Amino acid sequence: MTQLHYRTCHLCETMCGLEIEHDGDRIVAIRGDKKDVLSRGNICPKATGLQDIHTCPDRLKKPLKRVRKNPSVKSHDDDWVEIEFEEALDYAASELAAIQNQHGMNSIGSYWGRSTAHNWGCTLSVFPMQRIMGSRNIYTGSTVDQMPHNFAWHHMLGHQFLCTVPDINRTDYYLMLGTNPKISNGAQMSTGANAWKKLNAIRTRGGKCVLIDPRRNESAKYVDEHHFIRPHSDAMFLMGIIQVIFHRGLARPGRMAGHINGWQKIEAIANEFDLDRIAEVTDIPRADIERIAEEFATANSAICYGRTGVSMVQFAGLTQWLMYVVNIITGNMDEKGGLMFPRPALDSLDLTQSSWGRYHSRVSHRPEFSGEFPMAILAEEILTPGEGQLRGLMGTAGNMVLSMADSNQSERALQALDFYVAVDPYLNETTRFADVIIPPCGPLEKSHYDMFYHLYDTLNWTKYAPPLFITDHSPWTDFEIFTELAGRFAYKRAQHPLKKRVIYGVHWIIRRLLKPELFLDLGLRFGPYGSGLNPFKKGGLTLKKLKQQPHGIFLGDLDYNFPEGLRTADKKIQLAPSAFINDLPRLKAWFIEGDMEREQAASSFDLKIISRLTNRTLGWMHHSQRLVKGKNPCELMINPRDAAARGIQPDTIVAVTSRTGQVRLPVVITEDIKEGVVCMPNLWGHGRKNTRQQVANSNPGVSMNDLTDVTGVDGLTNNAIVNGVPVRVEAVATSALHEEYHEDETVEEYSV
Ligand SMILES: Nc1nc2c(c(=O)[nH]1)N[C@H]1C(S)=C(S)[C@@H](COP(=O)(O)OP(=O)(O)OC[C@H]3O[C@@H](n4cnc5c(=O)[nH]c(N)nc54)[C@H](O)[C@@H]3O)O[C@H]1N2
Ligand SMILES: Nc1nc2c(c(=O)[nH]1)N[C@H]1C(S)=C(S)[C@@H](COP(=O)(O)OP(=O)(O)OC[C@H]3O[C@@H](n4cnc5c(=O)[nH]c(N)nc54)[C@H](O)[C@@H]3O)O[C@H]1N2
Ligand code: SF4
Ligand SMILES: [Mo]
Repeated sequence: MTQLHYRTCHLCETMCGLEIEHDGDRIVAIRGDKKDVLSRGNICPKATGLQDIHTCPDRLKKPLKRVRKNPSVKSHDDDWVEIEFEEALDYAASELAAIQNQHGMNSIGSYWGRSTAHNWGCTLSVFPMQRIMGSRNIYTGSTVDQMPHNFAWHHMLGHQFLCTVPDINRTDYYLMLGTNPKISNGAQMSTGANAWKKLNAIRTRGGKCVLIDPRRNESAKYVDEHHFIRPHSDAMFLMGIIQVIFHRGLARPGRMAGHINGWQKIEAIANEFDLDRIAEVTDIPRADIERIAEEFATANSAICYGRTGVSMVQFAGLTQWLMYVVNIITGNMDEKGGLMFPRPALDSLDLTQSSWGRYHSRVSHRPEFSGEFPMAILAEEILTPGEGQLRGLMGTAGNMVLSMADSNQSERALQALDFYVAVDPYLNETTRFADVIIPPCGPLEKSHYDMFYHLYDTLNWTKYAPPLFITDHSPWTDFEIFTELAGRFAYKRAQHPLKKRVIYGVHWIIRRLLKPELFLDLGLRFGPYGSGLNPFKKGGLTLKKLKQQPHGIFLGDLDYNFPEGLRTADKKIQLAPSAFINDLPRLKAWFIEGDMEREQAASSFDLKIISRLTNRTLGWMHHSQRLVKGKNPCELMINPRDAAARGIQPDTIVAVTSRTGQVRLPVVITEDIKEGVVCMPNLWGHGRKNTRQQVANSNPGVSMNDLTDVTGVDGLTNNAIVNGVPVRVEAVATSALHEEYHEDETVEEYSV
């Protein structure tokens, strides 16, 4: 007899409800949960890959320790031996403590990749672990992703996680920049794998969708208009939109009137830019900019929203700022059908910090943002000798060799570390540099609550899932690993015997009493829908109630939050913070004073490469056979005119060369990519030595980040630039075998 288990898919922020049919510990099927309050049965193919992860023979069940062939240097010929958890934790804690004792607080550090936020054991551990390690060397995948958004929210709204969520369910006009919701299923907006249906719904109810992107991506067929834009130039496009809105007298603050600072400044700034020059540098005709601005400002409700295509580029900070300015000056901030703010059952905002520039990095003096430094400087902090040099690293839930700019630089840095402990279920491109790998249990062997992603809810809801499988031989959860690592590290760091005893005692209590579930229960009780500890007050949310509702609990549509919810000191929206104003000369120098043309003329790299996601896969899910089977999607999209100018035929293998590296891959010649731009998938390239990942190795593809460059960061936010990187493309061979890769239309197939 099979049984059904319900949980939320933890693979991306879309948070779809899953129905898992199983027979004991054998999974029979993974389907969309039709009763899930958010996704109503929609899922994407990636979720079905979870069964492969559950049974994956390469997923580590016990820690691996490196046995060096040569004691003074790490090599890919080194052996790995399995050790027990207790030994691995002691080893990691002792080595990190020893480095810090000898070389000072900042000589150790931590790196947290994307799976941190998808896993509440990790999410709950991040801040305590960082505190206990006491180092300024804190790095997360956010600075190769979304940091410019956080930066804008911090400066304009007062907190880095006061996340603006598009109220896509009610909007009349949806202007999208650099996003591909058909494939990503919506980023920084949790819709439940049906973002493309929501685009259709906008148009069915008489609204309009517009996409601005250097590629006519898979979402283009769900919009009314697509405009090619020159990479990195979105800030200029937005400046044009703002200028037209003011010129035509269409600016109005709506509900936020009286709660905005800096209104006049913005109008004056936008006027400094010539609209014809804006049209020239963006490659979007002036008439289109004027029309879009007018349509946007006169729609009943409208959203200007952008994602990775406008956060991993040059001028990303300015672009995010101007995007929010467009919404604010048209009365669409904290307005129905505009940008809104969810009210999560467990309000995590106060558990996180928000700050900028309290201190600077050692080597290149980059400012901290909310307690972390940008990933772009991690390698230099490891490779540059001197006091405070980073020598010991605790890395978790990220595969930086493939996901951070300049894979080779990341590899050199990881290799140079004195000690590196990875908390990760795989021996992959990054963890192969570890001295010890401590694997957490599989995703279905732990409970799940979306501690972080409810900040992106498009409706208010909540849901908890218990573990599906627990066996005696299940590895530890991430939470257990970090609780042990933190306790043992603090104990070993302490010098005084009394302090050691206190730490021992506290750790003893924490490991027995503090479970994520206890934290959740308290968070729900004291959250906006709870009734505290009052046993007589009925109806408040508790964990017990959540457990009785395996499909989740609907908590209402998005509602107004401002001005009370603003976190700025004066409870006003800051429309023109000085951080952005001070960055404007850089934008002007590039686009107005001719730096762009001068650099292009001097460069031997005449094309710009941008990234794309693949539908059926997601970075670390390349371990799933059912997701990666078939032809590898690593192909280079190139415009027919660019191909012809280089003698590139449809069956050509090309070499793509940048300042940092080269990859070779087949081409797809297509009008779907703007002239001057080429595009390839990211997070592939599993052909590197000494990893233990048969499935990924058998269909390796090539790594886009072999081409990207850590010297390329947005000058304001220091976010890595992995879109619009200068490259050269040459034909190197023809491949008779090459057939084009076609993205499966599996989203529909898997959606109800
Ligand atoms: N299938 C799948 N889904 C995923 C993921 C995955 O790996 N696979 N990852 C998840 C994660 S972590 C994230 S962050 C989201 C990302 O979600 P999205 O941001 O929606 O998806 P991307 O494909 O990264 O979209 C970026 C778009 O920006 C465009 N672009 C590049 N440069 C520029 C530019 O200069 N200007 C403009 N206007 N556009 C530009 C690209 O052509 C691309 O279409 O997806 C999530 N969903
Ligand atoms: N060129 C280019 N580079 C990009 C992007 C791009 O568009 N172009 N996109 C960027 C974006 S948006 C993102 S989000 C990043 C993603 O990049 P990463 O954050 O590196 O994500 P993944 O490559 O998916 O690696 C996830 C890691 O988490 C581990 N893991 C999986 N589950 C668990 C778990 O439960 N616990 C622990 N401890 N570990 C686990 C996996 O084994 C793997 O090592 O890449 C960024 N890099
Ligand atoms: S869109 Fe796919 S990967 Fe993301 S939560 Fe839904 S089913 Fe999981
Ligand atoms: Mo991401």
